[in-house]
Amino acid sequence: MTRIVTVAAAQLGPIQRDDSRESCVERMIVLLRQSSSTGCDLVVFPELALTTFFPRWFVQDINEADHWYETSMPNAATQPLFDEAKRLRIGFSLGYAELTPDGQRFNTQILVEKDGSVVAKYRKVHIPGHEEHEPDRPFQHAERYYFTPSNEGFGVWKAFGGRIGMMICNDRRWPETYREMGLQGVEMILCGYNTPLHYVPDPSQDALAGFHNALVMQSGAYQNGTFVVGVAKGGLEEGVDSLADSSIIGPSGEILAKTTTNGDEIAVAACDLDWCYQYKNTLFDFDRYRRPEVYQRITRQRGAIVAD
Ligand code: ING
Repeated sequence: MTRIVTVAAAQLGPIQRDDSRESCVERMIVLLRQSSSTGCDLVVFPELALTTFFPRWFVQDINEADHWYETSMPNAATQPLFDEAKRLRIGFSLGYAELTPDGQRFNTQILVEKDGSVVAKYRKVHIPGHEEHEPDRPFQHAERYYFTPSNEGFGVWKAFGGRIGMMICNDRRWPETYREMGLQGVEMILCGYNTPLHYVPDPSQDALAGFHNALVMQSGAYQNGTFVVGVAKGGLEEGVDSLADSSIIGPSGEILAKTTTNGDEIAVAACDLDWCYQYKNTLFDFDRYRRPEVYQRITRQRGAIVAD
């Protein structure tokens, strides 16, 4: 019996600083309904989908940033999203800033099944940007000030008839992310991202932003025989232009569907999870071909050690 998961990359355009959570939820409900009309089982929303990308500003007292975080999920603002998804019998993945009861701050993503139950929570492992205020930057990217790197690692959960994993934004640039899930038999990795253009004062990097975004997700998909769904919050948000290019990638590494705007838009693909085994059981038969006994540096070292 084929295992088809029809998935939507539900891209959001900009969320401005004064946009309410309720307005974001209304936009996501529109995308849910569009996805449902195309027969989707699962809808993937971006990283930090309930607020503007607030790490672009630095506040001296971090408690002044508390209002950007969710202290429970679902909550009053997001309950309508959970209710509508359950009514439509459609699952979703949602990224948001999490403030735990003991005061920890994570960049978090959840997976919600068709019955409305939260079946998985992932907290971002690779936190990019900087820890302190850097006033010379055109805009801050102070994720390392606002979020704690998770030590929980990468999980893979049985859901939607397959094995589903999650990663967030910068995680997608590190091959270890995909391999950790590949070694758990992942069949579909869900990823939201906020990727500012002009991040470094080097215009050539902007021209490469889309190329690098596709490169890392396509290679991660192919090298681990898994689907990858990358979903942007794109467009001009509080004066900062952000990459769109949301896409659904097959285990071959091919892009199966992609958005064409930088606003609210879905890209949909029917994903036959058994396609993964055309790669997992041949070229990337890990048990047969991998050599962990000679990969010691990968887990023993953080930085490079260059011999003289
Ligand atoms: N954003 C960016 C990302 O990894 C970044 C950080 C921007 C890295 C531009 C490199 C170039 O896409 C997040 N939120 O991780």
